Amino acid sequence: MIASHLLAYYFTELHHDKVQQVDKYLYHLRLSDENLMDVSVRFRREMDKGLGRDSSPTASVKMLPTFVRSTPDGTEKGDFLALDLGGSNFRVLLVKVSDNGKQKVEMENQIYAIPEELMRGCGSELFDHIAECLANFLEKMGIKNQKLPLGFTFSFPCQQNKLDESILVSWTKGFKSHGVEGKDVVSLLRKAIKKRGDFDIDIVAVINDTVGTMMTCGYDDHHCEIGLIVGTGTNACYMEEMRHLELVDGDEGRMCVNTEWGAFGDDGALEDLRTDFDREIDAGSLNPGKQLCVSIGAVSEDVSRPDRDKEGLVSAEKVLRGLGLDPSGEDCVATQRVCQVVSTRAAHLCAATLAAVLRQIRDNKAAERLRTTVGVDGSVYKNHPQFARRLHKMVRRLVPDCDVRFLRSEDGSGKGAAMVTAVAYRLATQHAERQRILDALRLSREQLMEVKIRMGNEMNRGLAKESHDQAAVKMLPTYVRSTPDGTERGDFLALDLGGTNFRVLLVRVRSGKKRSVEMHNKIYTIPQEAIQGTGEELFDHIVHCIADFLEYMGMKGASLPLGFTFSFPCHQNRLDQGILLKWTKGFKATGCEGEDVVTLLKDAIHRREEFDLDVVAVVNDTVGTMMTCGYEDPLCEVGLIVGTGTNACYMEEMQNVELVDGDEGRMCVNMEWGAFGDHGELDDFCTDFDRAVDDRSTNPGKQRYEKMISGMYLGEIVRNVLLEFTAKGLLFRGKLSERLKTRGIFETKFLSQIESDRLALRQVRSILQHLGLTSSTCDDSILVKEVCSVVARRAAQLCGAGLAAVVDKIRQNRNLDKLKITVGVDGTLYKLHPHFSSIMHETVRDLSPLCEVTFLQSEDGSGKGAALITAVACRIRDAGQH
Ligand code: 0WK
Ligand code: 0WK
Ligand code: BGC
Repeated sequence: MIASHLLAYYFTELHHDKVQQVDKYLYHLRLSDENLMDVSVRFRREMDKGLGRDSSPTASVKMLPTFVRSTPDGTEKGDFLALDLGGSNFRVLLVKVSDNGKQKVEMENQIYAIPEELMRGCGSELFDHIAECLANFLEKMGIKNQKLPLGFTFSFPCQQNKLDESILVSWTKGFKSHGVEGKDVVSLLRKAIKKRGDFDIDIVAVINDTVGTMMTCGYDDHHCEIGLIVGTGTNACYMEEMRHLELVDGDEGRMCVNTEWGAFGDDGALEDLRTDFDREIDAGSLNPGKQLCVSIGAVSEDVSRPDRDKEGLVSAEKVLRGLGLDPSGEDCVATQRVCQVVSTRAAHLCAATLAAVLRQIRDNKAAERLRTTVGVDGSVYKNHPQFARRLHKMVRRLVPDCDVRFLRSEDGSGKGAAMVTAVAYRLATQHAERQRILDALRLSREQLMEVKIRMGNEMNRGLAKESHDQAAVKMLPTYVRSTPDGTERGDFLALDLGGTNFRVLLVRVRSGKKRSVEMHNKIYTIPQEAIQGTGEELFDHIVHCIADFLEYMGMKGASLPLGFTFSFPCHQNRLDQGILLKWTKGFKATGCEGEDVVTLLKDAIHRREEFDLDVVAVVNDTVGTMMTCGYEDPLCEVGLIVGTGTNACYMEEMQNVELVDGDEGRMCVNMEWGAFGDHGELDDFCTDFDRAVDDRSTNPGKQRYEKMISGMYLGEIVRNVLLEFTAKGLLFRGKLSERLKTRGIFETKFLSQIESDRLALRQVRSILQHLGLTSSTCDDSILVKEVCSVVARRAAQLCGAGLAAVVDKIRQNRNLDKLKITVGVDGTLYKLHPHFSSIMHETVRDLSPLCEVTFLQSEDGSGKGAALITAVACRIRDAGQH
């Protein structure tokens, strides 16, 4: 029957009846939207099973991690080989990626046949053949002597533990070579190449064709986060959140998951939708009971051709005659209808599972509307006249809240494999360079022990009369010799200046049975202009706050003993005098250095002529903190501050405090350890980042140890590392934001936030956006987090090494084999950073194992300690007067 009759038949009633008959007969092959939505929900459930650590072993949809975590960022370059095995053609490719500003990819490729007997024969022969084709290709390209990196697209279900290792789970698509399942196909290929010995390559990555397709399309469209193959077989991959991949460690960022959705239904999940036709095909397949979803979705070439309305009928006749049949017009119509029904079901089933993947990504992003791209390849999708259209249409019907772009892959997954290899290469090179830079900020145990020893030496130099003036660590006597004995009582005022907040406190101390300390305090800000203005302005502001506090407490005009926590290095000859040696922590008020701050305070009180105060003691915040904690724990003989600045004090034997007469008992020594390193003691540990922070600080060359540890500087160190990384193209694609160039913009609190809760990455992103780095990637966030943790870890370890020297000195002072001691600690960095304290504790335990150190976090601040010291001084003074 010639085509014209057939076409004429097309418009007759008979044609319509025949279609109806076929439809009625193939009723079970038609799936309603409800069916498809149900399939989609079932598939989503299977996805969760595949992702779960406990459920994945029994899951049919394996959700295999691919270790592909990043997409090309435009800086990849070089020549890469690629193999593309598993589709209808086996290809060997050479992919040249150049990044002379505008990225360009050139490809040469050669298709080789894979003989049937090798697909079903011995595995080693199959890989020998692949190596043979590779050798042939290299020969042809004249590059046999080059050891190029290679990406291997191996389109079968594989278990991967890393990018260049892949264990074949089971063959599909008619492959059955023995001795391969359960083996690492990279090792098999390496072995085959080695066996030849006439060329060598570096296999960097093995990927699934869906992954290659996603990467190939991702090169042109950065929204592409799904790869779909509908060809000989069918499968999809997509970028999943790491926190959902329970089979792989780590919660940060995303990784591409190869769903291997071909096996959907192998556990009976689609039994109610499978027809006898499906069962028959499966029974006759090489892997009965396996890949059931594939056989349901399979649409061969012969089926595609007739599925084209009128000329489809002609094709149907040709196909049927090709099969040796003599079809009637009706037969052709029926055949065409069967093809339409079968391929429609295939497209719709594919849409149902794809819809589940789209919903997963939408929910991962907590997006109301998802905008994404699906990279697609495969002869069915590409060649079937209606498949793509039916798939797109059904996807839009099943997930109307997703804007999905379908991008046909024109270059095959080989380009994607080369991209994965290029990215792996770039990441490896960049990783090595980043680690080389960060290694300068990583301290070994030997180096930390060295810091401890040097701190110990500096302590002795500071204590000794003859070397004190030259010593960097001043070991300043505080005239605090005793700790509270419980008889103290009375009301005391306290000032707490030098940390993040300036506080004025009223402290009520009760003795005896009702021994307790009651506190009222108010926080005041110290304006920048007072911090950097004249000393008079600063102290007038302090007195203004005291007046406000007394009014606030209804104690206007009261005259109480006052303890002044003044957290800066002061030389003291007695408790109520403190000569400021130098400002730190950004303070620069003029006319204070070299002056007695108690006098400056008293002068300001007199200038105000509103109230008078009895300034009994001026103490450092470390001393106040030791006292505050000593009130709870008598073993507390060390005070530590890790906040805006850092410092420590401890109870030293009087015979060692050579600046003060007398050898009896002990006195608290304010170490002012922030200055450790000011005479070069730490130069071999200082990095360019430390030098950059110091150079641009308000006190260059000073407080070097503090500048490697404390809150005022850690953010700046991180910012300088990020600038270096970006300048080297190792971060933010080398794109610097103006804001990141701003000093102090990367606050230290960001370090604590970034290293704090599980959702760190999303938080990192928002912090980076706040810093004007709006196009930062997930990888960038992971790197920023790594930089923060390296900088914070070094700070905690350096602090621990210093403290290890202090507690060991006390132990040696007391000739003890074992010392049990408590350290009172305060400071925002110590309190808020999630890991600082534990790393510091660990370092102290490791470097001073003979000291059993308890760390007691001060909850009441050093103002309480200052009041207690004032109370003790008043008790002694009053006792002296009787
Ligand atoms: C072309 C890709 C290849 C993939 C194939 C699938 O380069 O990796 O396996 O598409 O389509 P098929 O050749 O099976 O129709
Ligand atoms: C709270 C104390 C105060 C000290 C401060 C240090 O009461 O004396 O100066 O801690 O921590 P920062 O506020 O600098 O983080
Ligand atoms: C000061 C110390 C103070 C420390 C903690 C340093 O900058 O020099 O006196 O104890 O900061 O606040």
